[in-house]
Amino acid sequence: ASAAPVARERTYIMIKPDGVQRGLVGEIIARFERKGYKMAAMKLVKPSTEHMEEHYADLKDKKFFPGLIKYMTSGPVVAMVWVGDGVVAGGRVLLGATKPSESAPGTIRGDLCIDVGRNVCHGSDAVESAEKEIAHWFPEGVAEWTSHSESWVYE
Ligand code: RTP
Repeated sequence: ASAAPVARERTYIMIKPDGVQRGLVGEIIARFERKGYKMAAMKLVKPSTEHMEEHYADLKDKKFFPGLIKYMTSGPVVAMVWVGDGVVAGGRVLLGATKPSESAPGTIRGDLCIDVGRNVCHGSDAVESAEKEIAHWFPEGVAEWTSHSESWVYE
């Protein structure tokens, strides 16, 4: 393994206002760190309605959309970029199914929440949407750094 940063897949992970208010930030980050994914960006932000509506633009015709936007703008969220092989799909495995009633024990949602409207976290669902969401939340760009643990995570 060389010391040069390796361009691996990236995903956008967000701890929703309920996750922040319930003090689950460290717990959620710890699960991504322990898995071996590398953090590339993180900030606590209170998003505007317009910003959140754009993030969830694909859902604008759903009947739960107004409630979703109200919930998601009710307090600060933790916006993060995580990096790793297969991290888009792998990150969603760590989060668990969208509906907590269907998410397996051992996953973040399976262990930490009950209601789909308070499901503590978001993860990009495809590489393309991940890059779009990263640009939306981190227009300033993300950190480039070399992790010393890389050769203990990848062959
Ligand atoms: P997310 O974007 O938050 O990771 O969730 P997802 O892709 O797994 O699910 P999606 O269908 O895109 O829904 C986005 C978020 O909307 C809320 N939701 N509420 N009340 C409801 O029936 C309902 N359905 C979805 C959830 O917070 C979900 O994560």
